[in-house]
Amino acid sequence: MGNYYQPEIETASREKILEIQNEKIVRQVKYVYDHVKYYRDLMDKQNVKPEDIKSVDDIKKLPFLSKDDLREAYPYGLLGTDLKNCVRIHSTSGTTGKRVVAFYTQNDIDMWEECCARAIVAAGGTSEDVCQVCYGYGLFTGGSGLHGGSHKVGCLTLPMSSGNTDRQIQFMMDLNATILCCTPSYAAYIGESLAERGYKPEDNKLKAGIFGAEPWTEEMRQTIEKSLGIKAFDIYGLTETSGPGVSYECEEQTGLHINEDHFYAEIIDPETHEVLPDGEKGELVFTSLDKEGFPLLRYRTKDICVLTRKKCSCGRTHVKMSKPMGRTDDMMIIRGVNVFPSQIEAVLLKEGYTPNYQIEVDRVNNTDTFDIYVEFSPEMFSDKVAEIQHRERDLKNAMRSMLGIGPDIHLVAPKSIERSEGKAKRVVDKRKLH
Ligand code: DLL
Repeated sequence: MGNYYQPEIETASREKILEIQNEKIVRQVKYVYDHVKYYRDLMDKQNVKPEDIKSVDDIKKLPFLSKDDLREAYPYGLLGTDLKNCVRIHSTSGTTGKRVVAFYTQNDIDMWEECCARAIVAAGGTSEDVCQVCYGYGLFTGGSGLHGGSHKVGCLTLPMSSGNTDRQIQFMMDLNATILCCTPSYAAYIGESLAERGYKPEDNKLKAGIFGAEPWTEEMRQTIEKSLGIKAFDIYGLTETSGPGVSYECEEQTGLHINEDHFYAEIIDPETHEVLPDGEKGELVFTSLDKEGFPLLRYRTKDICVLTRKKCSCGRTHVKMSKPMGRTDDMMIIRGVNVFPSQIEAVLLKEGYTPNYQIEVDRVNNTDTFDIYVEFSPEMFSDKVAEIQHRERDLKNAMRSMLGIGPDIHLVAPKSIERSEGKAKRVVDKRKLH
């Protein structure tokens, strides 16, 4: 049996969980219907009224929401309350440059931070711990989410944000960090950097890591655990639902418990939209049960995974999801940042290039590499090195301001990128993530 942050709810009987969900869903649907015109219109179109939703069994009557809806409703169309009741926004990049903007009331923040606190305690965290948060702070949810969770648990929090590995290592060693929160690829990189500086795994005081925001494998887990001398726990979430902490791993490390008192999960067939039984692989769909600022009903995550309700040895009763096994769209996660090929194409066209390009992603020394090969158009062709370098730099900067990360740009001669007769193969992803 492990430790819990909120034992009563984390180990509640299935009947109790269902009772809570049934009570909350009725309230949440009515709330959304009354406050969010965009969703009210969708419900009206489907002829569903709030009174039709009496329990979570009725959720299947509700319309889905997709990233496209979020884009269409940008920025305020899905807001659930007056802006004056909101205290924060977070954001993530979306397709064609429009961002997803999520709003939080203070209650939303408290709920979210509690979810993260559950994850920290499940990883062995207590008020004795020193928790080093090196997810990015800012619009990205990783930093603030784990930071808030760490405060709730009472850990001494090191709000490092991402990057500056020398400083990360100095603080980790000098201030005896015991819990590390970052992306798994950054954790692996920190492990490697420690070894390069002559540290052995037993030289640091770390005992656990809470890693997520991108896919990672069991092999990666072993590498990280060995290089840092810790137990590595997975954490999952998305900006739309609040951020990290929608689900998290316990000591069994065989799937991520979903915080079911706040998020109702379904698995659907992405083509037919049919709800699939536990154990079947499909697209994960979330319904928030008590959000105020940005409540989302039946939000399609595009993440593929499997749910299981098998008894867990940790004593938690909440349903578990597998690690995400892929996505139904073409979103890539590069160095923790969500990137769509359509964004890259938009920049190229805006900068006067042809849409003949290829994206290459790889992982070298546990860090993602990100290269884009772009054809010159015949009019701009040049064989002057300085001019080429200048253009590459400009394009890199334009990409960085759209995507949040700068790819290495390689300008190549017109017609040198292979043309395809069917679907163009724009992305070559050499990382083995699933
Ligand atoms: O990545 C929130 C987060 C921050 C989660 C820190 C965990 C830790 P977004 O930037 O909106 O939010 O990206 C959400 O990232 O739909 C998944 O495809 C992917 N993702 C998140 N966590 C995991 C994970 C944050 N543990 C998208 N494993 C999601 C695999 C993950 N993929």
